[in-house]
Amino acid sequence: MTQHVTAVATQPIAGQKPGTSGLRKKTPVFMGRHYLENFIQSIFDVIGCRDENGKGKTFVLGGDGRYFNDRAAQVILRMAAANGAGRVIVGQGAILSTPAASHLIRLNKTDGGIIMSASHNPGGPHEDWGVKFNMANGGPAPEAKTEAMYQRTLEISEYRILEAQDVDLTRIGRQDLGGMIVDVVDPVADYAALMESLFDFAAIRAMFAGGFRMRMDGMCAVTGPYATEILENRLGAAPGTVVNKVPLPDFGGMHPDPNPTWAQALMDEMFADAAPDFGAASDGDGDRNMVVGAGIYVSPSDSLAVLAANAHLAPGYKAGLKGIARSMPTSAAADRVADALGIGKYETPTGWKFFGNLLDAGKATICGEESFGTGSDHVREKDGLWAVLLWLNILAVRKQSVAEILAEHWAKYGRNYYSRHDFEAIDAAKAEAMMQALRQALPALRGRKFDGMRVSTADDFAYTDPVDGSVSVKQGVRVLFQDGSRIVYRLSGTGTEGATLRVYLERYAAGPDGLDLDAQAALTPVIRAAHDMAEIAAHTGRTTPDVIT
Ligand code: G16
Repeated sequence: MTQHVTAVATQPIAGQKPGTSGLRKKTPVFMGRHYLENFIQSIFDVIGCRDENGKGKTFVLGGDGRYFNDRAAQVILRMAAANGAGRVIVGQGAILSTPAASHLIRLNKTDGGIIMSASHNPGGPHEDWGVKFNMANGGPAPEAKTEAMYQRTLEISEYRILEAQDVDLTRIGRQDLGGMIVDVVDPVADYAALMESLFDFAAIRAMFAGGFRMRMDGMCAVTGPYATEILENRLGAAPGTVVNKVPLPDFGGMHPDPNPTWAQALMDEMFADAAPDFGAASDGDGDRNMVVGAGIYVSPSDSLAVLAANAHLAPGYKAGLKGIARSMPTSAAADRVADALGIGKYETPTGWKFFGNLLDAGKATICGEESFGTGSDHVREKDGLWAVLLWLNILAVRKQSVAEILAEHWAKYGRNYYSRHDFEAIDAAKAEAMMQALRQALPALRGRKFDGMRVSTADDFAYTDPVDGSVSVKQGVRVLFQDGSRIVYRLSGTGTEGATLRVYLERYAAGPDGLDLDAQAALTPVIRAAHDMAEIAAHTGRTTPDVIT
């Protein structure tokens, strides 16, 4: 078939620098003239759409269903065809959760994939949009690649696009787009089969059959279809277990960020009389999770530690774990489990991309972050439903409540009280100035006392990847106290408005006493110290956080 490819003249557009996870901007910015096209061409220029023999590469394409994804998918397909790609596997309706996309990239041995999502950020004509490239291992492009893409955006002068009508993404099956194959696939089937291979579905099914009650909040984002198929259809959870289950372009006006603030309805239900046994929520693109027991919230850091300590109860992990990795701001609870198991522990910068090498090299099996992300080597993204299913598997085998499991865990390992305080949409220059002042104050902090706690060490976290030796600097200011408490300060790399200051607070209680305090109460001196040390109010004008997780 004759290709009608147009080379469109364009100019660099400022600000197309990927953050923690791809490029995220307000939707109207992405819908601006050439904005999406410039960035996609830059991706293709760096990755290449043909192999060294000139054969067209295969990519996966999908997203979380947010506003503009449908039209962006058509643009990306036409640009892939114009740049010489051979085949693109697309989720029906351009839908793919991020972990499902990662799985399809790996399962089909493709050359990578493009995921259209701004994750937990709200969606809609005036909200957020985002896009990122994942490599052939299924994981987010590493920093060297995203930096190369950014550099390319600074020099781009044209992009290539096919003149063609839209592909019918509602129809499962094969279509041709100017000589490029487009395979529209069921977004759920392969992912559900993967989950069935990892977990003891029979045991979980028996638990549901025995009256176990669960609430899963899809937050009107991408997880709904996956959760409905797996929990209700395959595992026999009661119809209606999954709520807000239809992905909507504006997420029904919800903020699909599974934390106690934004998943308030779920929290209310789980803390009410006659609460279900287990509650969970997922985010916009299905890679995050929050889990809650009846009357008890599980912090993501604790969730990682409990999952790691009990993973061997699930068939997919019965041989044990090779190692556990966590991002630096995540609490050290998982380290205690790694030490007890005698396996490797790794502390990486924030960003799932940093786990990729550890997983590929077989150094880590389970990874997790305080930002409600947990996952394993089954894909190269964090995976919300995977974490929910591993929890269900553990509950089905141990036949205990979430509260009992947590209590036993803390009794054995001690408890890392933990919380993150976010100060959102602050003036970017003021936030930078605060971080700069903190960095300069680092040498003088050692030995100083705050709220009765003496600083033992303070630094700006730098990471050398143990597999490829790459170095990432300025990954967050961390202050450690002699009593084991810790404060970390960093600016979010996923926001689209001003700056978000994240303050991570941690305090260790060895037990046996003092293991069941309210986290905010237990952390009071650490919170005060965090404000004093960084002079948060003086720099930003803020005294109270917008979000507490
Ligand atoms: C992304 C990254 C995570 C990171 C989170 C928060 O998640 O993949 O690794 O922890 O952002 O990053 P930040 O603190 O820089 O805002 P997601 O779910 O947004 O893709």
